[in-house]
Amino acid sequence: MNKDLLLSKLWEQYMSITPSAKKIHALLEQNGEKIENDHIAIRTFNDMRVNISVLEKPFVNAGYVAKGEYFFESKKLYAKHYEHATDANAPRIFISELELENCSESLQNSVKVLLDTCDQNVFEKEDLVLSGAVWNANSYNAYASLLEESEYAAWMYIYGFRANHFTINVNALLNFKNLEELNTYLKDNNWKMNGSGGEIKGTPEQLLEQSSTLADLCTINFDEGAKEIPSCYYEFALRYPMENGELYQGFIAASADKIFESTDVKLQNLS
Ligand code: OOG
Ligand code: NI
Repeated sequence: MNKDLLLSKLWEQYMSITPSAKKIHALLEQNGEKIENDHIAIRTFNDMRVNISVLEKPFVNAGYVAKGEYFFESKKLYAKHYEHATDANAPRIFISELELENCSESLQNSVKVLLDTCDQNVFEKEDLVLSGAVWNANSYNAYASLLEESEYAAWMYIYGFRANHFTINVNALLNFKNLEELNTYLKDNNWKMNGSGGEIKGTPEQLLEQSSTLADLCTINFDEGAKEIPSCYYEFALRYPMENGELYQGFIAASADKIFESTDVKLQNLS
């Protein structure tokens, strides 16, 4: 799959469960904004069948190369980011994975059972990254027990392989001077932002400032009945130039740690 097709399929799939992103995108576009994408994030488990080395394949085949790596000790996550080799305007790709060996035996076993029960051919497919939950995700009980230990694992159980978020490149916007102005505009339009660690994560000195909406709630029809579960969110990133004058290209682990929480139902209840 070429890069443009892959990215547009990820966008379509993301839009379908993230009505807020669709509306924010449309609202900015109506105002004559220039919307570019800073990065797209993907989540997975570090099981050999679906780890970062597997999920990165369609991106590497489309011309992406691995750049930075990031560690999230308390969330038991590891992540890598990718940049396109030749197209400087292509969005970066951020892929994280849950380090199963650091999780409880019970979580490890639940994830293994999920993956074992799948048709194993699905893991070889080029469009795995677009396949959502390739296992049966119909037990609220299973969801709730994952949630007790890892919000990330619980999200993966329901939503699986897909873009977890797209990110508006704030540098490219025409009508907003900084992230604070954009956040104020979004809040004035009644969008709820992720306030974990402050609404703006990162500083000009760190060369990256980020904010995000709280994930939309999506109705999931579990065997036990329908429940609203956070799906995906929209992120906003402003990059600053390095000493050589070029914009910083990487991510900031301390900020990312808080951005992950945009899908946490606990934050929804706070607001
Ligand atoms: C990724 C969170 C981190 C960033 O830009 O730092 C991130 C996720 O929620 O899967 O997107
Ligand atoms: Ni992000």
